[in-house]
Amino acid sequence: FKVTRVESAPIEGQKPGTSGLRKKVKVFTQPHYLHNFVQSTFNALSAEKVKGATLVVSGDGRYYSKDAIQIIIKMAAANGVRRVWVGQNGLLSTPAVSAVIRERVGADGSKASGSFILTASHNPGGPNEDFGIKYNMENGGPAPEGITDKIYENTKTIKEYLIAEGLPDVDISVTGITNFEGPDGQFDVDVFDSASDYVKLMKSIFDFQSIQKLIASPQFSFCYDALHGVAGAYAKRIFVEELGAQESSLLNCVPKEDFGGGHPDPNLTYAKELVARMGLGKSQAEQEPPEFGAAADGDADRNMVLGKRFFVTPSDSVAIIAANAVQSIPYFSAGLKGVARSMPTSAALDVVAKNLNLKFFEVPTGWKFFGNLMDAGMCSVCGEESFGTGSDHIREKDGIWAVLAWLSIIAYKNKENLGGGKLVTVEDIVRQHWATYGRHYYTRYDYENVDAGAAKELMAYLVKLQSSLGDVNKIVKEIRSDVSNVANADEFEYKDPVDGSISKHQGIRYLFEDGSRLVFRLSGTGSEGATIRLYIEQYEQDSSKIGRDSSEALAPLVDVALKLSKMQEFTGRSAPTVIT
Ligand code: VG1
Ligand code: CO
Repeated sequence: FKVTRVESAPIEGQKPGTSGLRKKVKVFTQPHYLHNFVQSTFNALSAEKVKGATLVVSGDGRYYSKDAIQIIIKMAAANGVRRVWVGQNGLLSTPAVSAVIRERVGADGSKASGSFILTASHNPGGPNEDFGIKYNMENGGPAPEGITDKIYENTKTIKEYLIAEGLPDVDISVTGITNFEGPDGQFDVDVFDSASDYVKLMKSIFDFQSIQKLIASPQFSFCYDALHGVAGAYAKRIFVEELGAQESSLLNCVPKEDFGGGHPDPNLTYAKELVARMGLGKSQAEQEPPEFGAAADGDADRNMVLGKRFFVTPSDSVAIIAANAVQSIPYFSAGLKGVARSMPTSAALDVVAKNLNLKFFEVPTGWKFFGNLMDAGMCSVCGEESFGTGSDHIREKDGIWAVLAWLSIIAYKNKENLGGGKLVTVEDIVRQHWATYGRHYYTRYDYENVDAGAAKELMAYLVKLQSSLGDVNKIVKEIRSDVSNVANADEFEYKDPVDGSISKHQGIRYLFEDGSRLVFRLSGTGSEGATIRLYIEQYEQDSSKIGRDSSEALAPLVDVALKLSKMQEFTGRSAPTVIT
């Protein structure tokens, strides 16, 4: 093949957000749009990460992925990349990409140095919905801000990109290596099984036998919903083939380009079918719900964990995994190096860290900040309130890992029961946890697709308000006299303890004397307008008060948050789009 230099010019708005560049498909299919971003990424990387390098290119299989993969293969070839690894049919979950970068060795001994991941995660897919692309580094984690800033700068000055126009499309539906001859020598495309590296890694972390026993036990029942995302490509292999679950326990496990028209976001609003099956929806299930249910997002890095008629908040989930990991999961048997959560995630993990005397870190939203801690050996388990949980086995959050972690904990707690005793349920485990550590009532309100100017004004108003705590407390008391005083208010700023880099403006916090918190931040993953996220949290240690309904317990703080921020005045919205 020959290399063509194609003249191009900057296109506005190619700034990567919390997790890459996400836009409507119609934006991505504009002439040069994807090409500019890919070339800007190559130009932001050091030469040895491109010339002669091995790159992974795959994603959650959403609409436009197949075209994008062929374009990226041709551009990689033209930029001197030695080989491109593609998951069969272009499918690799985000955690599987991370695992492949870290673990896979090619037939000729090659190792990958990075990856383009094609996903817009939990955003819907299809011709009128979202597409996305992000770059992950050789540790398997998302590019740090230093790189994403550079990519963005490059998109603003780009003049040309390189592409091997004559290279034929590669059939990515069959595994195998295809060789080409280019001006720099050989170029290969290696299409491989999407699941095997990931399955192997999971088997090295968990005790599959004990999970098998749990799943086989008549006291236990299981259900998994992939929401037609890429998790389906792993669910059958792991839950059915390896662990013996019945095929009928899998819902929506066939990956689809448009996620079956749904919103592949595993929460109580969008995972409707699972929620109903677990006996949680308004329409009660006809049959007795399973003991355990879980769902994933489009790219399978998120998870929602449910018990029978019971919802586990993601903030509780990471705390419970951290509290039980050493006993229940062989990978952690030597102890945890530390734990970490993102700033808006509830402080349930903090209490576990304190009790177990573990190193603890609070980082900005987005997985890239956990990676540095893990590379430095400072963190084993981490999580976010947004249904993201993971560990240092890779450098992304991991939806299936979280489910296996929960199954391991349930198996461990029921070691002696599986012969016929009464099952210790998901709900029992969570209630026991609250009794030991106290409960963090928690909710998140999302105001999606509000006017970007209005959202900025609201945030600016809140920042300004913070300058006088006296005024804040006066307003708060006027709204509700039954909430405690605001002890501190700030804009969260993070100094990375490993590389010293500073991330500013990571959300506005109101910290109350009794440990309650209100957090406001703007989403960095939307593709249109702005999304305001409001996080509300209250800590309860009194064991007689830990069993309340969450929305009832949080009502006073919700009232304060909405009025203090003048939410309706700024946004015109009387209610959030989604509550989680
Ligand atoms: C959201 C979540 C954040 C998560 C990010 C990527 O970001 O809040 O916790 O890391 O999505 O998740 P934001 O900036 O919209 O709040 V995924 O599964 O979309 O890659
Ligand atoms: Co995701």
